[in-house]
Amino acid sequence: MRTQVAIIGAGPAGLLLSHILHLNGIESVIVEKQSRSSIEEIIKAGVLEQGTVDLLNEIGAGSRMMSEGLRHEGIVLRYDGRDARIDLAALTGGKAVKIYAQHDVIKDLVKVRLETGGDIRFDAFDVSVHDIDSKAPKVRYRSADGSIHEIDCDFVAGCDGTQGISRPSIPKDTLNVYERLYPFGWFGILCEAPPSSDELIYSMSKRGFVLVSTRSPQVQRMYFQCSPTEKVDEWSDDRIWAEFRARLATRDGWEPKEGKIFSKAVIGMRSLVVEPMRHGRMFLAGDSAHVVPPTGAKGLNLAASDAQLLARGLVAHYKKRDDELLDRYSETALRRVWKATRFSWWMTSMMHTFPGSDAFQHRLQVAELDYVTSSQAASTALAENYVGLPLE
Ligand code: RFL
Ligand code: PHB
Repeated sequence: MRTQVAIIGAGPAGLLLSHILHLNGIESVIVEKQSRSSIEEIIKAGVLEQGTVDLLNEIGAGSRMMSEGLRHEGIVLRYDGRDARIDLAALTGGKAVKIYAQHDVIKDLVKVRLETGGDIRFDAFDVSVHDIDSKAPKVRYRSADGSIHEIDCDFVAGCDGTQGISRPSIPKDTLNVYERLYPFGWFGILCEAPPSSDELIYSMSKRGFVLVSTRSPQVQRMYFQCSPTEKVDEWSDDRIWAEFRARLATRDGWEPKEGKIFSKAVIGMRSLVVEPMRHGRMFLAGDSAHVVPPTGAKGLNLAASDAQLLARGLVAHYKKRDDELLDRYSETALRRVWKATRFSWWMTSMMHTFPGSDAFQHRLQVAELDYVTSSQAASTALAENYVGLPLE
């Protein structure tokens, strides 16, 4: 079969790209290795930047997000036993973030894509790309019944995340890889409890970082900094709650609202950027090209901005026979990616306790948080990065 753009991966990047292209009259086929139900269940991100919220609304995929998502106009930074609020809306001219789970974004995008005639090949195995250096690239895969399929296309979009095949299909000597591993991970839980706070709490203590997030009035999402090799089985619910209480303690006796924990998982933390985000007729978008630690809540939002920028380039190619935007895609996307990489690294460094850290280092982190939360200039810098920088 033939299509204009073959997209590998039905994550936020691939689904958004496919739908934006469709709205501009450009055909695409998505090839996804997992089943529809699997991709609609994976628990990941929770914070949507203002620009991502606006994009989902513009493309007609935002109605459930608008009714069920929670608008947050501020975040709390907790350190030294006290809270300081960053007023996102006041510092950014009214911008805010939306708390809405990534798997709900996926459900909404799959639904809208299928309702508008989208072609998503779920359960596609052994996906491979061919002839990306030529004008006639191909994507091949095997379906569940064992038959082999080949898609001829003009362009390939590699939107298959960190474990995908797109990035490894690019010759190694043409890619620059920048990577930083952090010496800790996040232990994430979901629990049945009312919210402990009206806004997200990013907490720094000598025992390590904690994030108090939420999913709904009934379900809460919380994380604590742990060893990257931490064993989930060694953490009973009681031990987890004791750790949260110890790390979140304030001078006025704040305690989290506890409840039944129904999901526990350890997430590794790293920063990764590959350059350029293109090889021949294959473009990388989202986690296939870059990974950020979750502290800045940027991964899904970067996937959305890549999809927008790549779609712009493809639309100009097909509608105006103008390849300038497409040729500049990697450079334009990477400028934004590096700013988000810097912000995520900075938030991570300021909020976490590094192995071997001493009292001097801790006092420096407290001083930095004091400065960030008391200076209008520094709070504004944090707020404008958190709600999302402009697309270009
Ligand atoms: P995804 O979501 O990984 O989707 C890739 C898709 O490609 C498929 N795939 C393949 N398909 C065909 N053939 C192959 N060989 C394939 N290999 C893979 C996969 O099955 C999948 O469906 O990449 P995408 O679209 O680039 O999106 C990236 C985001 O998912 C990611 O950056 C965020 O989840 C990161 N993240 C957060 N981002 C935010 O913006 N805000 C947050 O609050 C936030 N919190 C988080 C996060 C990530 C987390 N984890 C689990 C890493 C919190 C957590 C805990
Ligand atoms: C989440 O709710 O999963 C979440 C929120 C903020 C982050 C990371 C993850 O920075």
